[in-house]
Amino acid sequence: MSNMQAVSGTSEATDVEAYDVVVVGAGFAGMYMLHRLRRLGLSVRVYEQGGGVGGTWYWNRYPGARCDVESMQYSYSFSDELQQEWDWSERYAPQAEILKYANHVADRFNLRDDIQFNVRVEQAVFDAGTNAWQVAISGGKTTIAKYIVLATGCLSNARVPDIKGLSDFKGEVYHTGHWPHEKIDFTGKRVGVIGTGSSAIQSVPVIAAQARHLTVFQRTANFSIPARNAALTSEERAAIRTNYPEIRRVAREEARNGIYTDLPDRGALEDGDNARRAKYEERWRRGGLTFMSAYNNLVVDQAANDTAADFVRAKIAEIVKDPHTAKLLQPHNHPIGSKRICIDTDYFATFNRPNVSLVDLTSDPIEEILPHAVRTVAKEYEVDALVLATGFDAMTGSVAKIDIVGRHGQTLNRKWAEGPKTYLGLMSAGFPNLFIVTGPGSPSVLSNMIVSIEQHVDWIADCIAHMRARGFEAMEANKEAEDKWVAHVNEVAHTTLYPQANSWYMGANIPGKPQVFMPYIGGVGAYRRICDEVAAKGYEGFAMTAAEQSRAAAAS
Ligand code: N01
Repeated sequence: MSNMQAVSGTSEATDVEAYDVVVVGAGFAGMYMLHRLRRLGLSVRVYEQGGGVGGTWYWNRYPGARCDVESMQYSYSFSDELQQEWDWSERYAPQAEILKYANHVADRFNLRDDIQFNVRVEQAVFDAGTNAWQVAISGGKTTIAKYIVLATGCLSNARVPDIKGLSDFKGEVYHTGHWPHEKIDFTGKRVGVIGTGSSAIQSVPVIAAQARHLTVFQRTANFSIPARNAALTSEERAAIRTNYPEIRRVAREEARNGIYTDLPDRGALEDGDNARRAKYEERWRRGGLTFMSAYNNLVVDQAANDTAADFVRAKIAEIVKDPHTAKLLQPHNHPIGSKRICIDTDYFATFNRPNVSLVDLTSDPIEEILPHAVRTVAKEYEVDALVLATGFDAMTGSVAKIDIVGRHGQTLNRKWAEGPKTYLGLMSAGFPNLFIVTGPGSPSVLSNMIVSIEQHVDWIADCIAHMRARGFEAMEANKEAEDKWVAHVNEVAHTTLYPQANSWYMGANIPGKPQVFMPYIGGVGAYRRICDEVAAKGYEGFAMTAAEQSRAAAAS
């Protein structure tokens, strides 16, 4: 298919670009999707809202931003040369280095030619007559594409809280998920951080080291495990590189969360108190997300979960000197791991600094923001700068910002009004030829994102190749298959402790958003096997139609 075609029918012929595939987003998903589709010989246009590649790592430039999965694992595996040659400097690379890696990949695989930056996709309308999508982008242009792939990221729609007076604040205001490109220096300033999720937990120690005073406004205390970040030695890098085939295999096929670690062989209550404490101590010393892999029942059995939660609460009490502050920092209202567990460098110890204070919003909520202060019910806290570490409209937020119109004029937003509905997280019935990478209904945010991204992108590329080889023009999830999958996702979630937390996994952080557990918790290995089986059975649960069939259906 050529990239430019003249569309007539209006008084003036309009030049409309046409591609086989439009990909929305040039983060890790969009970049790899482009790479795979190009290898199939397809014409592809990637639209990216930001001024560069990297997605989440392009936007999240807040102080202390790092990956919470070890970089040797949070990296592409599709090119052995790439994984053998790229040198990660630290166990958890800082944001700037991950962004450098994303840029390296874009250059190495010559991706930029097909990416258009600073462009927003505003609308996508399916035309049943041509089995193609009309994609309206910012600037008033329309592109036509046979397929559209939403690689829009799960945590890219920053949530600014609706707090009275926020727009009248006269100091600086930053959102962690939309941090300025220039260096922000808080030296000598009084800073307020609102929120205590991963972004705050990473940024608080760094801001505290600069600011004259830092006030942390906490609504929900969070569990956090030390990252134990350190420089990687060349021996450590070499050892991982040599073992990459096995590390990547285990991450893809065996580890539920796509992270290679020694997998647990028993439940927490099968060990006695001493053995269990020793196990937690060992995981705490090792640091990182794999703390939750100490036992195999921590997210399904409340009593087992309590043992891990008690251990972390005791650690907080040990680290934080002021007993009252320690108590406030100990989470009590959700099982450990039911909100994304945080990893940190000196977060709890930061509250021992004389220039840091904690405000408990559960007992003393914010009433309003004044021009130079945050006013709670009990007190006014003067601040020069406010950092909103208040999270994202996760998983569906960036998809919902695009007006997606499928068959019979149905919009995706209307269809998802009561919660996202997908088959395998990959497609939604009524929206043919529209794929979603790491969308709701897939393991996505519960996993090492790059493992899930590669699996989805490979599946989508293989699927498009299959369709083209057999002359199919349109593919669509069946409603029955989708309903069954949605029920399955829900059922599996409710066998765990996850739905007990008011988390962004549930949409609970966005007022009015339906509370549905969005990601698929069955594990990346099981999920991959299901997707592969569906493909092996001729894409069971999806309908594929040839050109003539779909035109006849559209006409009827
Ligand atoms: O956002 P969050 P995040 N008044 O939603 C609070 C990934 N990530 O940006 O819990 C007061 O977790 C809110 O309080 P509550 C990672 O997957 C990864 O920190 O709703 N407070 C909460 O404390 C992570 O899970 C890395 O009661 C308000 C906080 O703001 C995800 O991104 C690094 C409020 C938001 O926490 C999101 O993390 C960073 C209000 N009106 C993030 N509104 C890596 O390391 C919200 N809050 C890869």
